[in-house]
Amino acid sequence: MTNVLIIYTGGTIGMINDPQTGVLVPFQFEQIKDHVPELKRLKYQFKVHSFDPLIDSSNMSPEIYKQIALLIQKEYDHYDGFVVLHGSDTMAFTASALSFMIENLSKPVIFTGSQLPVNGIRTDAKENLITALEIAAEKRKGRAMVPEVCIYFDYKLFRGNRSFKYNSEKFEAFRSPNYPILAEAGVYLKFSRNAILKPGAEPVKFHTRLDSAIGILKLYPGMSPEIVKAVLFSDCKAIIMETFGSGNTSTECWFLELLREAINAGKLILNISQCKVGTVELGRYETSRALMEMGVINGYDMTFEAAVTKLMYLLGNVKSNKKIAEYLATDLRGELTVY
Ligand code: ASN
Repeated sequence: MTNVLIIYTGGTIGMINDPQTGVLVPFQFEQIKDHVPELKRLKYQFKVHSFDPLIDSSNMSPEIYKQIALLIQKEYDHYDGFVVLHGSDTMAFTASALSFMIENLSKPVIFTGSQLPVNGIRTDAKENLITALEIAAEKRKGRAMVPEVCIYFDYKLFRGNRSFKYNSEKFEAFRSPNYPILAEAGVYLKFSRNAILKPGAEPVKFHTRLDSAIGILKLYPGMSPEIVKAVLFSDCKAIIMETFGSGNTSTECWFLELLREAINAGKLILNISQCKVGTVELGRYETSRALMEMGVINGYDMTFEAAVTKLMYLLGNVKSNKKIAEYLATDLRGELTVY
């Protein structure tokens, strides 16, 4: 019989209004179950591991990513798939982190949550939970249909490290504009088999060391040298530079000189775009040619969430900056497309 492990970390899916304060507070999975009687009719078994305390996802941290990864590692051989119930606010970060932390995955790890609590009349929690479980249990020729870390939300299955939360009001909270959806749930569950990663050929490997010494330099016209300096020379090992359009920056001498100084001081600078759709093309315009020449790393079409967690993973596990730079610009888990 197919077995699925539900890892309940918290989030709106399991929250109720505190009658005293009116604020949303978490409740236990047993109470979620009371609101989803359909769970009793599933054709497969599931068990639940609840985090204590339950976490609003704004309080997620690399330490908790590690706890989730260690739990999956411990239970990997006992279950056919995993469903992680998680707040939607930072779900794309955690899903991205897990995708890098688990190498050669051959089982589904499906993140889901909801915009409204499960006890709400118009809640999206039930559908999200039940279909996430269906996907985690789905097999083809005896093997997992989706051996990937994914996010299931509002009838769509996304690759975790390609998605981001784009809407805090709609049930359609996530998008992954640079990669096709992996499945759509309607009358049938339709999988896009060509878009889904192949299962790892080697045995699964878990990497739980993460290093979050990352600076963020989001560019805007008129940014002062003091502010750029403060980010570049802060106590960080790598900087994610969010650039304009297809990876462009100002060509002012002081700006390029500061970037060069930071690189010479051993900082890694990763270029991703502020645009949500499209890719960085270093060298396409004059405004990015100098970046390529000085050794700024091409982040291609990576999401911000994937860039942050990929850096955490690489800084935690790879010693040489040269190797980290090489891996950053390489597709490791389906997170970027090199054109
Ligand atoms: N604040 C909640 C969380 O991310 C939002 C949600 O789950 N919809 O934990």
